Amino acid sequence: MECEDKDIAKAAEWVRGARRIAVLTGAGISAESGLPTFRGPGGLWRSFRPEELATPQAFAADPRLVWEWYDWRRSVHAKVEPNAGHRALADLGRRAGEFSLITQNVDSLHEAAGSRAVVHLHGSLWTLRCTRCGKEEMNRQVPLEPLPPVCECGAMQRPGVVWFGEPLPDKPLAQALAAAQKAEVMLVVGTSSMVYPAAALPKVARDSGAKVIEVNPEETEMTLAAHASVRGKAGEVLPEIMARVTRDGPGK
Ligand code: BJW
Ligand code: ZN
Repeated sequence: MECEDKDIAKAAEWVRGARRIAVLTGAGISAESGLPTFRGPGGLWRSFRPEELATPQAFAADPRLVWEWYDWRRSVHAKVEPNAGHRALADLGRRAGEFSLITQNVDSLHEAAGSRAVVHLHGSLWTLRCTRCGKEEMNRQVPLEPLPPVCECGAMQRPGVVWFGEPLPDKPLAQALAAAQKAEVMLVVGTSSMVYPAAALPKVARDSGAKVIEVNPEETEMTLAAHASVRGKAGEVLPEIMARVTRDGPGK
């Protein structure tokens, strides 16, 4: 693995000694499952302009275009499996005292890996929401038929995700803030830390006394503020941290 051994050792020691752990994940954790990230090489925003597709204004202007993009992404997501990074976090969730897994991802790969009570800040690709009555439903049909999909009330549905300029859902945001405030350790995995308010959570955790550990092959907006930054892929670094946590036995 190409990451610094001392950073991994430090991360494992902090994780092992913590009673309350929070994890914030982003698109990078799903990259090794074959899902493109948003901003890196090959990222989704390289081929599509976000303001054309991921805003309420874009949807109002051309719902069919936006729905075609989401329908294509659903077809890609339907074929992928969780990777070693997702599985390591599911393992950590089973072992940790208090554990919160907060994700910006709209995939359900954490759940597929066995994580429970995942806090979804940006919604889900598999949820549809009515543009008139607001009713939400789970829908795994690929491809969607009809497109755009229609609610039982007769109005068009929209993807159940959070677009730029929209507020994050109240309950997940409150859960995420509470978890950040009480965490002793926060792992920040596979996110560029550019999109707010999610990007503020590690800062909240740090200001409340947590050790913040970043896991990312690249430097990010968060790197300088983190107590440890492990340069590497989530699917390699997280299993290595877990191997050391379990090998070295219980902490405090
Ligand atoms: C690996 C790896 C491997 C690779 N292992 N790592 C100025 C102007 C306009 C707006 C704003 C502004 N300043 C702030 C704002 C607000 C705005 C914002 O933050 N904009 C910034 C871009 C500046 N935020 C919002 O609008 C949010 N809402 C809001 O603020 O509401 C306020 C409000 C209150 C009351 C009323 C009304 C409003 C909403 C944000 C919604 C974000 N939505 C998206 C799309 C979701 C749906 C969809 O998927 O289509 O969420 S955008 C996109 O970015 C997606 C992601 O969840 C999010 C974060 O991206 P992420 O996960 O960090 O991915 P990448 O690609 O950026 O990074 C991947 C990382 O992985 C990289 O670092 C790689 O190195 C790494 N990596 N391989 C580990 N193997
Ligand atoms: Zn409806």
